[in-house]
Amino acid sequence: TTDVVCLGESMVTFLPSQPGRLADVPSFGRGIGGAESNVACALAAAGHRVAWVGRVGADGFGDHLVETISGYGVDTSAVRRDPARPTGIYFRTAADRGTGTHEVAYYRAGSAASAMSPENMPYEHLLAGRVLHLSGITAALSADCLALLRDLTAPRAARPLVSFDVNHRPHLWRDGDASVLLELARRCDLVFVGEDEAEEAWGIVGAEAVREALPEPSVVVVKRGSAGATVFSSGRHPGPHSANAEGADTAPTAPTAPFGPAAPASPAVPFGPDTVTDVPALRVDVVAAVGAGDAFAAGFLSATLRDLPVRDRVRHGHLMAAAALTAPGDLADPPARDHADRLVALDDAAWG
Ligand code: KDG
Repeated sequence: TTDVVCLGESMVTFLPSQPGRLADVPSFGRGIGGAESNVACALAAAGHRVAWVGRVGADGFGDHLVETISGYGVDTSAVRRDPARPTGIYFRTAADRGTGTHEVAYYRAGSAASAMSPENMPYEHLLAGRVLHLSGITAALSADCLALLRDLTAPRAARPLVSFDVNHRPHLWRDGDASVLLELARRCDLVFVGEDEAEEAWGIVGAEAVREALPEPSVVVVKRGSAGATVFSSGRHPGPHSANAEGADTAPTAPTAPFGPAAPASPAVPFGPDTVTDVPALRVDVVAAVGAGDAFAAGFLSATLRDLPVRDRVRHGHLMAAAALTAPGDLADPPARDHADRLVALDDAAWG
């Protein structure tokens, strides 16, 4: 059984050879990016069975993505190739020392991935894992991509645990209304959102207010940067579902409008009163923040798959995020599992 299936657009990334404005950087080094495949690669590196599903062009950049992501041990057999549309790419600058911000230039409009839709994506693969991991980036790519996310987050007779990282990317929402990300998040079982992005995308201020706006998901993880993360969990934290291959509702369902509430994760999950768990983060000197959220999600999901206590799920998230924060690319090698377990088990003073 596949543990986690990740769906989304991956791109070849061009990282600057030196700091400075995009206008001034003379050359770039090639890397790979894509929030959901970053999660897939980190999970595979942590020893899980993972698939990444997406669409890339029938071009050299598409080959590079598929080969590199496969090289992490991720199953890419369901990735679709589009002969008519290119693979998306993007360039970015190093973070400005003063503001910590970086410039991003996406070349992804009309990409192969932007043509993902409920009609052309392999539901038999998408719904076959214990967890399906999605992100709000996909919702911004095209109307077809949004329809796909609506369909995959719709209630259905049997579905994997649906994990959703809000991943608000302001560049992608210039002409759109990011409130749809709130509607999508409400239909999922496990939601990751930054306190800052909740404010930026939805005008919702503070972790408690985020939970009030997202009462349906079993688990809402509000990331508060260097201050740590707060997990709101309804009753028992749901473990991932067992494979739902039998009896799975694999045909695309008509998008339901208006949005209904998230389907209960599983009948076995008692929905008791909310528990709230605050877990401080590790303090590190940030080299590049890009990819830290993906690493956090991978660490949290990995520990969820292992049914660890909530505090340790967050600590595994923080640990993977710390590895990503201290590496220049979008993707960092996570610590080996037994090493990560030893660090997570350190007493509160070390994590304080
Ligand atoms: O989370 C990191 C991603 O932002 C990066 O890898 C590129 O997927 C990407 C995006 O759309 O910004």
